[in-house]
Amino acid sequence: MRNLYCTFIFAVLLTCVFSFNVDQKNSLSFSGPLEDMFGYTVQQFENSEGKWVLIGSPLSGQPSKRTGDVYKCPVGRDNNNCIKLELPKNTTIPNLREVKENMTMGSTLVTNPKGGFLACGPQYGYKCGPQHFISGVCTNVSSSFQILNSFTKYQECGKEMDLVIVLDGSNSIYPWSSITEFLNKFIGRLEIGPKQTQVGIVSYGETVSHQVNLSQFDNMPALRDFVQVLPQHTGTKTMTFLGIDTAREEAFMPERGARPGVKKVMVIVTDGESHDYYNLQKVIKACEHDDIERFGIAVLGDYGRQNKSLSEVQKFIKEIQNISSEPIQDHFFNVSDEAALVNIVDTLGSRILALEATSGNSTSPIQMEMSQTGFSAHTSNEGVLLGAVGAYEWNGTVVMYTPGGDVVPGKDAFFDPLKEARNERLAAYLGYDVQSASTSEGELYITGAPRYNHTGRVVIYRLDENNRIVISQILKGEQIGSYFGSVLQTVDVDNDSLTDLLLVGAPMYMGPEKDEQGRVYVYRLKYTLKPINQSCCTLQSAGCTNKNEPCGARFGTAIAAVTDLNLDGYNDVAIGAPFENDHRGAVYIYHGDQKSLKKKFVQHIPAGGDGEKVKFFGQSIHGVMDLNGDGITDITIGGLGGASLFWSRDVAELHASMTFNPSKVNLQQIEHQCEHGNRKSICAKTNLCFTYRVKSNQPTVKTTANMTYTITLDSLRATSRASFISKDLKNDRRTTQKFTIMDGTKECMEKTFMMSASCVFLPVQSLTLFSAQSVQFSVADCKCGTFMLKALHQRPLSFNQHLERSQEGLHHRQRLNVTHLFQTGSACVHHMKALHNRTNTNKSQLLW
Ligand SMILES: *[C@@H]1O[C@H](CO)[C@@H](O)[C@H](O)[C@H]1NC(C)=O
Ligand SMILES: *[C@@H]1O[C@H](CO)[C@@H](O)[C@H](O)[C@H]1NC(C)=O
Ligand SMILES: *[C@@H]1O[C@H](CO)[C@@H](O)[C@H](O)[C@H]1NC(C)=O
Ligand SMILES: *[C@@H]1O[C@H](CO)[C@@H](O)[C@H](O)[C@H]1NC(C)=O
Ligand SMILES: *[C@@H]1O[C@H](CO)[C@@H](O)[C@H](O)[C@H]1NC(C)=O
Ligand SMILES: *[C@@H]1O[C@H](CO)[C@@H](O)[C@H](O)[C@H]1NC(C)=O
Ligand SMILES: *[C@@H]1O[C@H](CO)[C@@H](O)[C@H](O)[C@H]1NC(C)=O
Ligand SMILES: *[C@@H]1O[C@H](CO)[C@@H](O)[C@H](O)[C@H]1NC(C)=O
Ligand SMILES: *[C@@H]1O[C@H](CO)[C@@H](O)[C@H](O)[C@H]1NC(C)=O
Ligand SMILES: *[C@@H]1O[C@H](CO)[C@@H](O)[C@H](O)[C@H]1NC(C)=O
Ligand SMILES: *[C@@H]1O[C@H](CO)[C@@H](O)[C@H](O)[C@H]1NC(C)=O
Ligand SMILES: *[C@@H]1O[C@H](CO)[C@@H](O)[C@H](O)[C@H]1NC(C)=O
Ligand SMILES: [Ca+2]
Ligand SMILES: [Ca+2]
Ligand SMILES: [Ca+2]
Repeated sequence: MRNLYCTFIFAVLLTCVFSFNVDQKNSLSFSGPLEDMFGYTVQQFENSEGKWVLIGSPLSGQPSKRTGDVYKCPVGRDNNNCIKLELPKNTTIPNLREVKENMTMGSTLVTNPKGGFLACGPQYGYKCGPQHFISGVCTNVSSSFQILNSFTKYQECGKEMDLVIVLDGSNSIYPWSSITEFLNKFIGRLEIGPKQTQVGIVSYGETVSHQVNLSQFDNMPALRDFVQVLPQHTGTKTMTFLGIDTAREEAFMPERGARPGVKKVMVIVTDGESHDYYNLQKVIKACEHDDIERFGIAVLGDYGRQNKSLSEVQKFIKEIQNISSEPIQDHFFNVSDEAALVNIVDTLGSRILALEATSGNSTSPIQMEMSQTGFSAHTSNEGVLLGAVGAYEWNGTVVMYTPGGDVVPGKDAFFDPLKEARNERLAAYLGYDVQSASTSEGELYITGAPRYNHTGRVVIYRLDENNRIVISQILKGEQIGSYFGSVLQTVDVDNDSLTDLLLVGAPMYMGPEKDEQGRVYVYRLKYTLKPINQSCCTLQSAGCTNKNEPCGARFGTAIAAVTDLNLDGYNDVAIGAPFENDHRGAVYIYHGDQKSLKKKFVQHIPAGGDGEKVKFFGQSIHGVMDLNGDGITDITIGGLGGASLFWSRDVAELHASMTFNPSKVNLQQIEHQCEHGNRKSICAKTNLCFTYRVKSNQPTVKTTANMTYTITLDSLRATSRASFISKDLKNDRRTTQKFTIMDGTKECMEKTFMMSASCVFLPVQSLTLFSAQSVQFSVADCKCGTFMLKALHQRPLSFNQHLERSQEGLHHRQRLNVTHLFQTGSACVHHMKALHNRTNTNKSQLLW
C-alpha cells in the first residue's frame, strides 16, 4: 500500500462553526416590566391546553403589593399575551402571620418531572410579635395552574410559654394609667393563645391577689381589653416576695391554666424596696427550683419624687437585680418613672420572644427563621431539594423532601468541625443552588456554598439509610469572590439517564482587567469554559461607550442542560453571560460530545434590542421541549424585561462522493482514448453523488434543497491540463450545475473530461502531481438571509483532491466521501458544518 496525497479544504467550516442551528432572527418574544425583573426565571411547560413559557417576575405588584408572581405565556396559539397566575394569593402556610409583601415569588421556578411546577418566594416571611422572620415558601402548582400545596420549614413562633406578671400596685405607683399602657403594649408584643403564650397577672401591695388566670384569655385583644381597666391594687406596703411566692405557688398551678412542662416566665414590676426583703433568698431559690425565668423591672419614679439618696436608689436596684435571672443584663431593666415603662416594651418583648424561639432543646438560636427556603430548587424523581441560604446564620443548608421523608439537616451536617476550625463556613450561603446526579450507585445531591472560605465550594453528598448526609466529594473554588458554586447544572450528555458532567458556574470570576468575566468549570474532564474576552469598560476608561458597572460578562450566571439541539444524539448546554456587552447579555451554546462537552462554543446569541427595555439577556435559560411541533428542541432565554423563544432549525445531512470511471487508467493503454472536437486524448468520467437527509423525524413534509456545484479540474494550477467535454466545444476546465435534491434521496451527476495531450505524454519517471480536482457546492436560492447564509454564499463548501501519477498510470482511486450538515428551515437549507472523520481534515495525508 502506498501513500497517496489528498487535500480537503474546508476553509469555510471555521467561520460556519460560530453559528449553529438556533435561529437568531425569528424568535418569539414576551415582554414585561424591567423593574419587576420579568424574565428572571423561565421554564418551558406543557399541559393539556398546549405549550407555554412560564416567566418569573419576582418584583411584580409594585409598589404597594409587591409580591412577585409567575406569568404563563402561550406558545403557538392566537395571541401570545402573558397572563399572571396570581400565585401569592393562594400560597399560604396555616397558622402563621404571613408577610407576603416582597416575598419575591417566581425568583425560583422549576418544572416538576411528574407534571406541574414549583414556584418559590424565598423572601416570604411571617411575624412573631414584632419579629419578622424570612422563612421562604414554595408552592406546588398543578399542570392546570392550580396551587396544590405550599410548604416551607419554619420555626413555630410563640412556642408554648406561661408568663405571669407580678405587678406592684402599692400607692406609690403613679399614675396607674402608665402601668396599664405598659401592659397593653407589652401584651401586644406577645403571641397569645392556648398553644402559644398564656398570660397571668398577680398584683400586690400589702396583700396579693390573682387578677388574671393563665388560661383566662386565649387571645390578645380580649386580654388587652381586660388590662385596660385593671384596677390598682393599692396598699402602703410593698410585699414583693409575698407577691413572687404567691405567683410561683398559685399562679403557675394547673388549676389556673398552667401547662405542665411549659416554659415559665415571670415579669416583676415594682417601684420600691420590699418590706419582706428577708424572704429574698428563700423565694428566689424556690423560683430557681421551679425553673421560673424572671425579668425584674425597677421603676424609679417614686424615688425621684421623694428625692431619695443615691445609696437608697442603688440598694433598690440591687434588690431587683437579685430577683432577676442570670445573666442579669438580659433580665433586669430600670426606668426613670412610670411613663418611661413603655420605652422598654420592645426590648423586653424581643427578649421574651427570643426565649420562645429557644425553648425546647431540639432547637437553638436562629436556625430556620431566616432560612429563605426556596432560594434555589431542584426537582427529580428522587424528591425535591430546596436551598435555604439563610439557615443557621446564613451558613445555609438544603431542605429535602425525599420519598424517605423530609430532611432538615442540622447546622453541622455539611461541615467538619475538625477540619474547619476557623470561620470558613460563616455565611457561606450553602444552598445557593441545588442539583442532583444519577449514578450507577444511586442518587447524588449537589449544592453550592459560593461564599465558603471566600472562594466558594461545592458539596456532593448522598443520604444514608437513616436520611443522614454523607459527603462524598468537595470541589473548591480557586478565586476569592468568584462565587464558585452559585450556579450548578448536571448534564446527561448521551441520554443514558446517568449523569456525565457537572458544570459549576463562578460568574464573578475576575478576568485580567479586574472585570467579572465569569467562568464555568466542567467536571469529569475538568476544564473551564470562558466567554469571548471583552475589554473592560469602566467609567474611567477612555474611548469606550460602555457605562454600566460592573463590567465583565458574568458568564455562568445561568447554565442550562438543553436537549440535543443539533440532532446528533448528544444533549447540549447553553450558558448565559447576562452582563456581556454593556449589560445587554448573551448566551453561548456548547455541543455535547460522547460523554463530554466540546470546549469551543458553536453559537453565540447576543441580545437583540437596544439594551434599554430588556437587560441581562441570558439571566435565565431553559431548553427541554419542542414548542413549535417540528420535533426539534427550542430554547427559551430570559433577560430582565423580557424573554424570547428561539426556534431551532432542522439539520440536514449531505453526503457528497465522487467516483471515476474508469477507476484506473494506464497511460500506455489506448483503450480510454477518445476523440472530441478535433482532439484525441484519454477521457474519463467522474460521477458525483449527493445524498440528502433531514435529521428530524418529520414524516409530513418532504423538504428539498436547491443545490449548486462546481467542479474545477486541476484547480491548483494556473492552466488546466484537462477539460470537460461539452457540446459547444468550449473545453472548460470548470462545470457548474444546479439541481434539486429531496430529503432521503440520492442524486448523481456524470461528467466526462479529457486530458490534454501534453499531460499524457509526460515522462513516466516524473512524479509531479498531475491534477487537482476541486468540487464546490452550496445551496442555491435561499431566501432566509440569515447571517450564516451570507457567509456561506461568499465562500461555499469545497474540497480538493489531488490525483497522482504513477508508473502504472493515473490513479483515480480516491473517492471523495464527505458528509456535511446543513441547517434547514421551512423554506431553505443552510450549510452549516462538515461532519466527517476529523483526522481527514487535520493533515493532508491519507491512507487508502
Ligand atoms: C418591601 O420593600 C419595600 C422597598 O424596599 C419597603 O419599602 C417595604 O417596607 C418592604 N415591605 C415589607 C413588609 O418588608
Ligand atoms: C406536589 O403535588 C403533587 C401532586 O399532588 C405531589 O405528588 C407532590 O408530592 C407535591 N410535592 C411537594 C413537594 O409537596
Ligand atoms: C386560588 O383560590 C381560588 C379560590 O379557591 C381559586 O378560584 C383560584 O383558582 C386559585 N388560584 C390558584 C392560582 O390556585
Ligand atoms: C382562676 O382560677 C381559680 C382556681 O381554679 C378559680 O377559682 C377562679 O375562679 C379563676 N378565675 C377566673 C376569673 O377564671
Ligand atoms: C434633694 O435633696 C438634696 C439633699 O438630700 C438637696 O440638695 C436637693 O436640693 C434636693 N432636690 C430637690 C429637687 O428637692
Ligand atoms: C444579692 O445577692 C448577692 C449574692 O447572691 C448578695 O451578696 C447581695 O448582698 C444581694 N444583694 C441584695 C441587695 O440583696
Ligand atoms: C431535652 O432536654 C432534656 C433534659 O435536658 C432531655 O431529657 C431530653 O432528652 C431533651 N430532649 C431532646 C429532644 O433533646
Ligand atoms: C455558622 O458558622 C460559624 C462559623 O463556623 C459558626 O461559628 C456558627 O455557630 C454557625 N452558626 C450556626 C447557627 O450554626
Ligand atoms: C480556607 O482558606 C485558607 C486560605 O485561603 C486555606 O489555608 C484553608 O485551607 C481553607 N480552608 C478550607 C477548609 O478549605
Ligand atoms: C461515505 O460515508 C458514509 C458514512 O461515513 C458511508 O456510509 C458510505 O458507505 C461512504 N460511501 C462511500 C462511497 O464510501
Ligand atoms: C428551488 O428552486 C425552485 C425553482 O427555482 C423554487 O421554486 C423552489 O422554491 C426552490 N426551493 C427551495 C427550497 O429553495
Ligand atoms: C477516524 O479515523 C481514524 C483513522 O482511520 C479511526 O481510527 C477513527 O476511528 C475514526 N473516527 C471516527 C469517529 O470515525
Ligand atoms: Ca450519560
Ligand atoms: Ca447535540
Ligand atoms: Ca422546535
